[in-house]
Amino acid sequence: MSAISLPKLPAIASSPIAVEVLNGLTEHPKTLSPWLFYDEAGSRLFEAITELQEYYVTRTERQILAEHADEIVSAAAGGRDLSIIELGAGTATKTGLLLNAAVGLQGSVTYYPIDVSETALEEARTRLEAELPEVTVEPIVADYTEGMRQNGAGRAGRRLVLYIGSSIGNFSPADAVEVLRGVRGQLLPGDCLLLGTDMVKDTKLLLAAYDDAAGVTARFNMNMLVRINRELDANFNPQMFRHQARWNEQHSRIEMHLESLLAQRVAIRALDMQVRFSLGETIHTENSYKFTDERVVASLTRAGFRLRQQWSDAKKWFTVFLAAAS
Ligand code: AVJ
Repeated sequence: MSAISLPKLPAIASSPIAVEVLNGLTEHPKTLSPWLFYDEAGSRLFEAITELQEYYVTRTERQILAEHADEIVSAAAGGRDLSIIELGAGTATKTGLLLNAAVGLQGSVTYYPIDVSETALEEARTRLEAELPEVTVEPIVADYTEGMRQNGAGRAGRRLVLYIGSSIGNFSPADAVEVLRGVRGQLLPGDCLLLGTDMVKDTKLLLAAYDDAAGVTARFNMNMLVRINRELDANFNPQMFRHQARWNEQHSRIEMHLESLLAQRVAIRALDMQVRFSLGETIHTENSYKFTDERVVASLTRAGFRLRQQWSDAKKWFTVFLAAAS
């Protein structure tokens, strides 16, 4: 047998980020997955985005929840004891509105925020327990499916799962149905899902929301390169890339890209890899799908839910759907 010497890569090369970067940057066109946005700096930048004038998403949904929280929570409870679970809770800044309504309805409530970020969950717990002592916070550090499974054991009463913020918008239509099916699989008939989705609207408004004047979204997008530099010992020069937001009419989605401003080569040393970019070539970093009522209802139905009620703002920019496991 001849001795084959395998190139030695550091252990980091099999980490989730290494696998993502290796696969994504050898694809054509190049892609990187949106979960890479959310390191500590990226999570802070996202919080800043939610406060931007152009980013109507968060404040519009908050306004809908503020107006209809009592109605939402009593419809979901149906006269039984309700617990609330949140997928991708982050720091849970909009959830207080619903928890407060649940406390008004039944005196106390247990809240299970599920997120992969332990620091975000601890921040949520500290803030919510100070603001609302009648809320018991039980953080679950896990991805959605695993978190739902952990939460399912030995429970009584009704469950309301929150999947708000249009987070579902990161998934292709087919994957979104799979995600919803996964949630449905962990519920009993009568349990509810509250799904928040950003709706199709004027293209100029959509583009502004993903390319704000202060450049916060640009920094959020670019942070992916900064993160790869740090975690995979790469030498991306962020100044040699430009943030780009596009509306893809055919797929009804905003796309974010990082466009190479010149022909260049980047070294990713932890992967022992060189990546070539041509002038104007992009890395596709995010899809943010925009919805219609019909599309959301069709996806919910295919996933095993039945629509109960829906609420929107006056301009129909954002909609919150309450659906029951059928
Ligand atoms: C967290 C996926 C809902 O798509 O609007 C915000 C992320 N990206 N600005 C969105 C995001 C750029 C956000 N979601």
